Amino acid sequence: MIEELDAVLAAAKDELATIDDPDALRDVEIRFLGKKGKITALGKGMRNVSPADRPTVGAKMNEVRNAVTAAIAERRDALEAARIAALCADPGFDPTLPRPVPLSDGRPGARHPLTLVTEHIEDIFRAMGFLLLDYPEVETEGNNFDGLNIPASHPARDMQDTFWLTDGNLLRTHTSTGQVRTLKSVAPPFRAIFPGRVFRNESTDASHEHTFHQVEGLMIDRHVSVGNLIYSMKALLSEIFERDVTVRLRPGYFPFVEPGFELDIQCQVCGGSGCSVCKKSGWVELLPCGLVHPNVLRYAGVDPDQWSGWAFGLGLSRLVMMKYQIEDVRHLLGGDLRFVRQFRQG
Ligand code: FA5
Repeated sequence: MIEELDAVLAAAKDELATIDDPDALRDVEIRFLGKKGKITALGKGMRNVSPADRPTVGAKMNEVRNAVTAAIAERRDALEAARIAALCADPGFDPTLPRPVPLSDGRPGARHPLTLVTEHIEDIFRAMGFLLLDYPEVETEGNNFDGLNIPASHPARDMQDTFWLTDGNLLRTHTSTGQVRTLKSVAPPFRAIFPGRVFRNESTDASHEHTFHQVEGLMIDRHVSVGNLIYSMKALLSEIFERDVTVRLRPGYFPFVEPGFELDIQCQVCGGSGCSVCKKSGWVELLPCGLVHPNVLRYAGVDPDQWSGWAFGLGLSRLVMMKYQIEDVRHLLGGDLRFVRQFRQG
């Protein structure tokens, strides 16, 4: 029995020396210390040991069990230390960030559905070689309007009611401001997306917020086609919804694209039968897009005879509503934790 116990200890130490993941460690723990483990099985053999030898064998049994328990704990500490060292070596790790603050009711939080869908979109476009860019919410009139072929006298300025600031700047009314900024700063060819928050001085209802989110996409190259644009938009929606969704394409007017399109999605809240989100029409405006107008390229110093491009301005807040069948856009920024917690994953 003593030799058997020594052999079990040696076998446990041999196995532990090669273990490098917590699941394998747990497996060793079960095989040696579990209810049907090797040490427990030897313990059951104690009844066959003579009464005279029992104190010695019993002491050895405890010694071996303690040694195996300690060796497993030591290995677990080493694996945890290695895991933390790897996390610290990650270039994205920032030890100066504050700890997450527990919520006042002590219950766990959840990631906001806007964050979940934004990250999904970012992953899709990053995989296709798009740059991910971030631009200011306070903008100049030039980047929000003039650079997009909307001069001061243009009636299209009234299409989006603007929050003007006292210094003459404004809160951007759309992420298309990023088109002007990117065209001015990145040499073509390039492809980029810029998600962000936008603001409109308008009254709210089930599908309109004064503050909402868009994702702008811009691709500039030598020969960019409408076919490629429409294909990319449909592929994006299939990826997001993880199934085919019914869409319709119709002409749309935006001064900064020519031709311009409106891509509508069949309302996912009512299934197309009509509700307050789609204003009883069965369709929701989601993804306006088009070929970049030559005046937009010219304004930014890009030669329209050399370069062409497509752009889209995805209504991210509405996309989130469609994906999760949310019946009022105002839930998104309403600040009610009960709403956000419904999106808790795992
Ligand atoms: C624009 O903002 C253009 N900049 C889009 C664009 C970009 C066109 C590039 C062509 C090329 P529009 O005002 O339609 O267009 O808004 C775009 C999308 O944002 C809409 O389809 C809709 O899904 C969403 N949206 C518009 N207004 C609101 C609102 N008040 N609340 C929530 N979502 C809105």
